[in-house]
Amino acid sequence: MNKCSGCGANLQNKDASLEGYVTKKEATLCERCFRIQNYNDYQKSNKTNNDFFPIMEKISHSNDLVIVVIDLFHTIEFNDIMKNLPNDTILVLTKRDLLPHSLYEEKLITYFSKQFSHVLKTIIISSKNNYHFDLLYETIIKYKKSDEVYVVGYTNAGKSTMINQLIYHYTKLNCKITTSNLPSTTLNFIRIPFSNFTLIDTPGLLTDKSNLDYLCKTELDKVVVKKEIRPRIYQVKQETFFKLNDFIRLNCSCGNIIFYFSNSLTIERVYKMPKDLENFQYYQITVPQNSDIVFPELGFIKITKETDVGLYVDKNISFYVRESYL
Ligand SMILES: Nc1nc2c(ncn2[C@@H]2O[C@H](COP(=O)(O)OP(=O)(O)O)[C@@H](O)[C@H]2O)c(=O)[nH]1
Ligand SMILES: [Mg+2]
Repeated sequence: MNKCSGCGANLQNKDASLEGYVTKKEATLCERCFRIQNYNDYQKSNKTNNDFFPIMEKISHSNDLVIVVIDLFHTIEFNDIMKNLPNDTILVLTKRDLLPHSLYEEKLITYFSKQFSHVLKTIIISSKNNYHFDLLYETIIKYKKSDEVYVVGYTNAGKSTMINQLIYHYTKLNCKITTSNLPSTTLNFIRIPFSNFTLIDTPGLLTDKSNLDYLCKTELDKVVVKKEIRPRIYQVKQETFFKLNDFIRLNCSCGNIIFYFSNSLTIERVYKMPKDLENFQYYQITVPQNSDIVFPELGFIKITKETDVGLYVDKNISFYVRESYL
């Protein structure tokens, strides 16, 4: 049976409510991909991680090279299966264009490399700016173990966009995998033949719950990072409250506080306790020096010196603290 060239689903013309639906038998792109690619009109898929784990199982039993793609800005805690893959791995850190131009890349490479096993090489790329693609392509050829190279990662990490860039620059193929900023766009394995190997795109791992699920469309537009972040730095010498839109309040009394969030998100600094705290969950935390308080998919707050922080967070928003990688 033919597969959709955009998402990998088996094509069928029987049931419009199921994946892979086409109206004409000879079509190579399913209706859903056609709508995403042409009208940015996304239909939710019913994929769950029950579909993801057998895929990882199959890959881990092969001897093939794996490319693990991580969104440098997505900033989630990494899944154990992905961290402990037995396969030789190239770690690709993507969306470089979203982080400040001036940052020290070696530090990022060291930070991420040590979290995954069997990493042969870590490469920072930007699919948007075509950054480091020659290096990536040469590295795949150098380390491939067989004809098959798998691309894995979280959904929305940028796997399909990276593969489209590789197709564009290193093949004569005239096809494009469907990409979108919403989860589960790629539904099945998609095999792309290059001259020396076959690259296999896979559906991504879904996060249990996303901080973006709770935001309305206007808030989403402000929060989603679309271009290079301008870090916002504050020196704090007395009790201060920071108000980030409607979902985070931060209270601290000293130190340097650096916010890495979308430039369109408003950050307000006040010296009196805000009056709107009753709907927030309160956490008192001691943040070690050089740490980030991470709000997955929204952004992070870097704290340079150990300090006590009061956090008031919308009850739907999750966060964690990590060693800073910047
Ligand atoms: N700024 C930026 N956005 C990217 C980059 N790569 C992917 N994206 C965006 O990230 C979203 C998810 O990409 P996609 O390739 O569908 O992710 P996948 O689920 O891992 O296949 C899309 O909106 C892409 O346009 C990049 O290098 N820079
Ligand atoms: Mg994809």
